[in-house]
Formats: sequence, structure tokens, C-alpha cells
Amino acid sequence: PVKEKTLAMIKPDGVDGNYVDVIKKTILDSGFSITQEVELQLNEDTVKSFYAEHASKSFFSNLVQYMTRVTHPESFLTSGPVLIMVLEKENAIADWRALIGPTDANRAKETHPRSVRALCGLDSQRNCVHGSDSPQSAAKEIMFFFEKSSSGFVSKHDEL
Ligand code: DAT
Ligand code: MG
Repeated sequence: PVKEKTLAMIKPDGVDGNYVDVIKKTILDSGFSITQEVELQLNEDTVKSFYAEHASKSFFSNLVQYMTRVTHPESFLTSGPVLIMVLEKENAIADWRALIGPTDANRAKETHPRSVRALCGLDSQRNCVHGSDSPQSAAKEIMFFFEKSSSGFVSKHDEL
């Protein structure tokens, strides 16, 4: 059986809400291994580039804010660091997407109550986790955050 890698991210609301441990346990219990891991505070340029395919969407500026801002002065919500992981197993890409559930966490609660987004997401923006949606985006997204070095894969961005 051929192993596959995918990119997973616990977004600011997931890290801030203390969901890291339960999400990692779910990942490991589901048969994935975590081969790389880095905690980052994303900046605006990084998020804009990571989510470039959504640049024309009406929600883009809110998405960039949510993924980057350290504090939201006008609300009780905060955006802090994210935890980025490479997950490996057979069929990792589709299986991780299935495990996180639909984009809108409210819908996830109705249709996929055992999914990660149902557990810790709030709505269609603050949905707690990311997962690559195809082999092409998995390869691209892993290379976006990690590069090969003599000591294995290392983060390309400033770690916390
Ligand atoms: P996914 O994260 O399930 O791959 P996507 O690629 O369509 O979903 O969108 C990327 C992110 O953009 C998503 O995780 C949260 C945000 N987003 C998507 N649709 C949205 C909407 N209707 N309103 C607000 N944010 C949205
Ligand atoms: Mg997507």
C-alpha cells in the first residue's frame, strides 16, 4: 500500500480554544502519523499566498484577518498562532478531508456530528482546521511550509 501525505492545519480558533491535544489524538487514533509539525504566527502575505485561489471571494479579507490578527480589539475573539502538520498514511488526503467534515462548521454539526469541524468549529470561516483537497494541493501546500534539508524536512517560515 502506497502512503500519501497531506497538509493539516489547526487554525487560530482551534489553537486558541485548546483543541490541539484532542485533534492530535483524533489524528493518531485514525491511523495517521504526524511526520512534520511547526507552530507559526502567520502574517498577511503568507495567508494571502496560501489562500491565493480565494483572492476574488467576498470573504477573502475576513479570512486573512482571521488567520493573521493577534487580537481583535472590537470583539472577544483572538487569532493567534496556527499548528501546521504533515500527516501520512494510505489515502491520507481524502481520509483527512472526511475526518474534518464540511467547510461550514454549522453544517458539519448537522450532517457530520463526529467530524473535527463539528467538534471545534464555529461557522463557515472559523472552522478550526484545514486539509488539502487533492494530491496536487497537498504537494503544493506541503512545499509551501516545508523544505528538504540535510536533517530532513524543515519549516520554511519563522517558528514560534
Ligand atoms: P475548505 O477549508 O473546506 O477547503 P475552502 O477551500 O472553500 O474550504 O475555503 C477556504 C477557507 O475560506 C475556509 O476554510 C474558510 C473560508 N471560507 C470559505 N467559505 C467561506 C464563507 N462562505 N464565508 C466565510 N469564510 C469562508
Ligand atoms: Mg480548501
